[in-house]
Formats: sequence, C-alpha cells, structure tokens
Amino acid sequence: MDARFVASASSASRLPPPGPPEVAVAGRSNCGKSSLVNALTGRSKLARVSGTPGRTRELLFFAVTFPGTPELLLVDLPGYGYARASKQEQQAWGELIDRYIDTRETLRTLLLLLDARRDPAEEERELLRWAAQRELDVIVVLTKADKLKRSERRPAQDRARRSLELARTPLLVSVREPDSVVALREALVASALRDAAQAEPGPAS
Ligand SMILES: Nc1nc2c(ncn2[C@@H]2O[C@H](COP(=O)(O)OP(=O)(O)OP(=O)(O)O)[C@@H](O)[C@H]2O)c(=O)[nH]1
Ligand SMILES: [Mg+2]
Repeated sequence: MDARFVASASSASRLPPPGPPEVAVAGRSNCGKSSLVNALTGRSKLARVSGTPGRTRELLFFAVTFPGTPELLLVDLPGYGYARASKQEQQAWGELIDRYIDTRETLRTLLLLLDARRDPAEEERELLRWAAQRELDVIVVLTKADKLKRSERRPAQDRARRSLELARTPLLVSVREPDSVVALREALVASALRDAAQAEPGPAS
C-alpha cells in the first residue's frame, strides 16, 4: 500500500491537473474524514487530524495505491457545518465543494461520512443529490462506530438508510476497529475497479 500527498487547493481554480480516478471524502466538520483517510492508507499522519473542528480548509489530494488496484486519488474535502465559522466562510466552503463535485471530470466516487450518532441533515441530502446528478458511485459511511453500543449499531444503520433513502445499508466504520476499515477499503477498491472496467475499451469490432 502506497500513499503520498500530492497537492492542496483552496479554490476550484487551483486544483491539480486531472489524473487518476478520484474518490472524494466528504462530511460534516469533525465527522472523521481525515482520520479515515489515515486509517485507509495505514499512514497515521498523512492527513491532519484535530480535536478542533474546521481544521481542514482546503481540498487535500493524496495518491493511493491499494494492493492489486490502479492508483487513485483520495481527496479530503473541507468539512461543512462548522458552527463557529462565519456565514461567509461556510458559504465559501459550500461553493468550493459544489464546484469541485460539479466540474471535476476525474471524480468517480463520493465517500460520504456521517457521525453514527447524528441524524442526517440537509447537507448530506444535498451532497447525495449532487452525486446523483453526476452519476457518481456513492459509498455512505457512518463513522465513530466505537461510540455506539453493539445494540445501537444496526438500528443506526437502518435509520440512516431510511432517512437518506439509500439503496444500500451504509457501512459502519471506526478507525479503532481495523476490520471495519478493511471492509471500507474493499468497497472503495470495488468502486475503483468498477470504474476501471468501464473505462476499458471494448473488443475491437
Ligand atoms: N472515537 C473515535 N473518534 C474518532 C474516530 N474518527 C475520528 N475521531 C476523532 O474525531 C475528531 C475529528 O476527526 P478528524 O479526522 O479531524 O475529522 P474531520 O472530518 O477531518 O474534521 P474537519 O477537518 O474539521 O472537517 C478527532 O478528535 C478524531 O480523533 C473514530 O472512529 N472513533
Ligand atoms: Mg479534516
């Protein structure tokens, strides 16, 4: 498994040139995006994690090669809904994420993260709408599973699935539970491979 930092971008006009297929990691501030990027890549200090919400304010691009798959870019998006940010800042972040999702030609998969203890809100629905418009593959993940009792887990998954009208049950993941990270990595790889297979030219006729 190989992972390295490629670029950061604080505005949609400064994105790195498009390259390998991209997986965007989106979610509310503090939901665990950067932690999960680190867990997925097995590199504890790749993306910066902080106890202070609103830490990641740029798009961070990481090139990752999981075993047996082509290289892909994991993109750690700035978290939305950070209460102490000004309205202006929140709007700027919304526009940045919106423009990135809307225009990034190499974006294939949206990894939407939601703290397992929270109910989905308008922002999550909006991201799912954008993803549907772009026909992105979507993987919804409930994070910080370790904060739930065993008996609370399945109901939380069912609730999120109903609330967001998902076709599939969301994954429940904790960076403290390695098996759950492995399961997510497999789902990501399947998504990446699906896209690679689609991109493959058909047999010459
Ligand atoms: N218990 C538990 N804590 C977690 C987990 N994942 C992340 N955290 C904690 O949640 C806090 C926020 O994590 P980050 O990874 O920085 O969250 P983020 O979504 O990148 O936040 P922003 O960059 O502000 O949008 C940190 O204190 C993490 O240690 C998890 O699976 N379990
Ligand atoms: Mg972050």
